[in-house]
Amino acid sequence: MNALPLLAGAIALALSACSPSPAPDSTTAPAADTAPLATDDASEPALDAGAIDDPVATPVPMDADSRAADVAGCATILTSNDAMQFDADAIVIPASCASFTIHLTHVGTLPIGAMGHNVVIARAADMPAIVADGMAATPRHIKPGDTRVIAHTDMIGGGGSTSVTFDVALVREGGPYRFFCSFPGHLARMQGSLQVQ
Ligand SMILES: [Cu+2]
Repeated sequence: MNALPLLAGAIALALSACSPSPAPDSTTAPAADTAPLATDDASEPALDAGAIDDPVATPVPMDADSRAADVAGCATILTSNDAMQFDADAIVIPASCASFTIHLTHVGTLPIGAMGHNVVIARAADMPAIVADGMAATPRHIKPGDTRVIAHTDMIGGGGSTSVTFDVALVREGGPYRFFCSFPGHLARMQGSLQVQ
């Protein structure tokens, strides 16, 4: 009986030990190796390719398998990072919710112009056009008045956080719906399913 609190405490300690502040060497990426990459394709934002495989740069667990966001009540927290990732690729909204809130945090350090993230909600079929039309609409990367956008957060950079609350009735039918980041070049890696169940 008494072992449970102790165990929970031990796990909490272990978890906190596993999420240290960024190590000093996390910023000393191999710049020489990535420079040619950045000049190869001007349409892609400069991305430190080494950061993707660098465990220090991705302190949040990022499973390769499908991972549903933890939902508490009618809200969830999505975490994003400098490696162009959300920490979940599915959001399941409880059918009992009238409105739903997505909190977005960016645990990276890169500025909004280099590694901005937002959360946009739309029909899956509308995603490519929303991103294409939002390409030039800095800094939010959503075309003003885009009626295909059901809801979206602000665009944030490293260390930022934001949230959006939307009417669940808008996504109950007519899907499939997706959540995604509309920053240029991020759609392929930063999207997931959104459904009401
Ligand atoms: Cu992004």
